[in-house]
Amino acid sequence: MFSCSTMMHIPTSQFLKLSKFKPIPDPRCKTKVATLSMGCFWGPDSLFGSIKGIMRTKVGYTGGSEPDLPTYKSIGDYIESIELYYDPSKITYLDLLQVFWNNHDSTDKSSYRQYISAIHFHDKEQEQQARDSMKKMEETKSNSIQTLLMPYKTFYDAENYHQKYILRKYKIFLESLCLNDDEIKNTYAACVLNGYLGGHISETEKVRILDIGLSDEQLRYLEACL
Ligand code: MHO
Repeated sequence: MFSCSTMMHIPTSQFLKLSKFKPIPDPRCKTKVATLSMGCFWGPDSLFGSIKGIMRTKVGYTGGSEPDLPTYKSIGDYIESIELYYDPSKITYLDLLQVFWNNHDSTDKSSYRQYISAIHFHDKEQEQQARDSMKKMEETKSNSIQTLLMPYKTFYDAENYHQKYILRKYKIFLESLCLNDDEIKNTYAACVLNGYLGGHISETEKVRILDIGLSDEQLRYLEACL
């Protein structure tokens, strides 16, 4: 019987490289982008990665002006944020906002700016939908919502070690995928696996995991891990 700890002793060479690696399931699929801030970006990266219709995720810094090039150690007035590329034929911006409201405390006043709640709208339609959904949320809360609505500004990618933070913890499994840092940041496979390994098992439908083209050993490893 496989368990995570026994698998850890299997040399990586016994894993097969991804055979049918697909950056996104359908290259013709036109994605739209949403940018959200809801505290530390590691969790939302995984949460959204598990959701059907999300094609890619990446974490970074936006919503600030100083310094010119924000980094984790020199974040200035920027906010930890997540950029979501989604297939609008499978999920809507309003659906994404629902996930946003349901998965962080939008009434928290105490946060450092780095961790505040914010929606960075990309166009008039997103702005309207964000305002409407915030109004609706407000009716359900006893404390007032602190979420900032702001026009999208440049998004600066976070350092590689923050991208798919949870997937990166499974070092041996990750090595077996043979993905470089750019692929970990930008591919559908990394996005879905980061969702699954974050414990969002029911949202990450099995078919999406199977669609990636993992080897049998890799699939067994995943099953044993959770
Ligand atoms: N509480 C986390 C925050 C990390 S996050 C990317 C920590 O362990 O530092 O801001």
